[in-house]
Amino acid sequence: MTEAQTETLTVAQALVRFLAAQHVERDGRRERFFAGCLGIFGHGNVAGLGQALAQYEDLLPYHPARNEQAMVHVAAGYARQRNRLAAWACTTSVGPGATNLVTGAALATINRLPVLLLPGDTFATRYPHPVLQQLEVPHDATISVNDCLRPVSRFYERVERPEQLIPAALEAMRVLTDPAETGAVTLALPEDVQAEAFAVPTAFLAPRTWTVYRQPPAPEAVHAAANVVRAARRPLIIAGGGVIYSEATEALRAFVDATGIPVAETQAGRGALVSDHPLSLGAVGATGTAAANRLAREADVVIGIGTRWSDFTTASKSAFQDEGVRFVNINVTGFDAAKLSGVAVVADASEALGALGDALEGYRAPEEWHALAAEQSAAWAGEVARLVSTPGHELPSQAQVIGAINDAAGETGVVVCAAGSAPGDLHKLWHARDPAGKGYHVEYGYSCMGYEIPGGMGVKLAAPEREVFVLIGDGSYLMLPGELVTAVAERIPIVIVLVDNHGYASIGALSRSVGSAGFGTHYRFAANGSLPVDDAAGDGLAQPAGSLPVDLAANAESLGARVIRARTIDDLRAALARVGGDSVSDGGPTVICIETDRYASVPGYDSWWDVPVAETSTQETVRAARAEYERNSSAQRQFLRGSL
Ligand SMILES: Cc1ncc(C[n+]2csc(CCOP(=O)(O)OP(=O)(O)O)c2C)c(N)n1
Ligand SMILES: [Mg+2]
Repeated sequence: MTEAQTETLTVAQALVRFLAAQHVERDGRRERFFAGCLGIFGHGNVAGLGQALAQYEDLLPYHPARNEQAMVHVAAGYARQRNRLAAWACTTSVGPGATNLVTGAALATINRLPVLLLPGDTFATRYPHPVLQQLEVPHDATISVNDCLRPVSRFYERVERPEQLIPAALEAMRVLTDPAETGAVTLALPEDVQAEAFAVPTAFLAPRTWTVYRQPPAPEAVHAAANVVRAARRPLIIAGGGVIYSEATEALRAFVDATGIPVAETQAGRGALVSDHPLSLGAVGATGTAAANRLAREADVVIGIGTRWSDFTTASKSAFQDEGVRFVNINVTGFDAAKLSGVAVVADASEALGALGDALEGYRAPEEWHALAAEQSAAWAGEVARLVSTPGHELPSQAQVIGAINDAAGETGVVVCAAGSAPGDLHKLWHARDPAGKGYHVEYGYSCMGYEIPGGMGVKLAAPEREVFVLIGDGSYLMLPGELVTAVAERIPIVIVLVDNHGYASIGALSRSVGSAGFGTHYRFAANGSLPVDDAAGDGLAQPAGSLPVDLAANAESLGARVIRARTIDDLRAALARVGGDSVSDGGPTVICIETDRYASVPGYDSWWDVPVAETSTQETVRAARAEYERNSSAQRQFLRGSL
């Protein structure tokens, strides 16, 4: 194969030049796809990609991270905030640097967010094998630790010859920019190949635009869906992340105003309809509102838009109890559209909403249903007001903390969260105000402890004009605090509210609900620990029995963050007001630490989550929990009713 014009470059240089030249276009708006490259160097990438990134620093900005998993979280947060129309590349060394990517890659793929992973790999020539950090598999010389990335990547390729870069890079871009296929893409780069030069066709290096077309629905699918909806007496929309990624929030609102169909939301779809809309029911499912779960139980037609129907959304398939309930699934991915035996409308959300809206011309949901939705929605607003103003016993409640952040965030702020008890509380309590649905960012596909800080950094990089509020528990904080240093170094002004309830409160509550009394979810000394409990810090100051002498505020301070210690909700509100302006102007993260009441939790509202309880036990609490489990699981449905 020959190309008229070539340029001699190393594989790494050609890749960096290629990445810098990629663009994405949707609705006539064309933008550069890669914001830059995040990385940590080791022998597996410093000479190849490291050299290329240094040589072309002006083309593709490079930012060093502190932990490979965290840098993928930064990339995922960024891609989500940009509605998947922009991304980061992430480079690592071989071995532990590469395997640290696995969790981040799984998170990106599960949430369908584009990230490009560029782990180094061991020599294609095999000459110096085994190299430092190499896994040796005696029966298969082609395996390296990077193979761990295969199941969590939407496209995977090991570039073993220079020429292979060209088809690999093009395929990577196709997958990254396809809304139906996107997720983590891995190009593993053997360290010798990275540094090898070859004749690169200049056409490969030239600017290239990937058009993200809005897939229209098949007319027959719209017809079938409209027939189902027209017959509905109690229709309900469940809006997922696809509504927001497709920038279809305006189309959703128009559809709702025309049809009078109420809207409940998944975690990724939270905020698809502003909370003030009279037909907004808020969160649905295991962490749903009383309003949404009531209507879900009675709905006879459920229109899922851009949702992958996770167990939290369906309350483990117990949320929908109407005997003949039917589903209409609008989704850009056929895989999701086919779920729950739904009428599959494989299409972009705004295209499908437009077409379905036209096909439903003149249809209105019955008045009683409409009235029930409005009444339930108003009642729920009252419950939220009660919860966010109810303190814990001696300490503030997490609901109060959320109320304070919600007020500080206003219409343009963004809340970022991922794991612990906060996602469920946020799902229920958050008052969504941004019409584009970009004010609520809870990563709940992977619900990964440690996502919060780097994810929030990614959001801020993607939307510097917005205030970003990261809500993080003590457990999540301890799992991955190191990226705070990157936020300091890169002057990323996020506000982190660190809620300390001394352990894994969410899992403690779950443990109690399955009869196991919170076993293993408190931070405390081991029963036979060598440190005396009454003077654990050795400073003469007694510690409350069971709690550890850990000062997370001091920890954050030591990493270079500005730290504010808040004791009361008023302290927190004052701190949030103070950092408001600051955080936009002078750079760097602020951590506001507040201790909350571990047991003052927001209850569930007619919901259930399938977590199997031991079928036999010597513990009475477990036997009682099992009986309750069997009662609840009898409400689970299979939804096997297919098309007529
Ligand atoms: C990486 C990872 N490990 C384990 C879990 C399971 N898990 C979910 S929430 C949680 C506890 C989180 O503790 P914390 O951040 O303090 O929040 P809290 O539950 O106290 O609100 C655990 C262990 C998880 N989601 N992610
Ligand atoms: Mg905690």
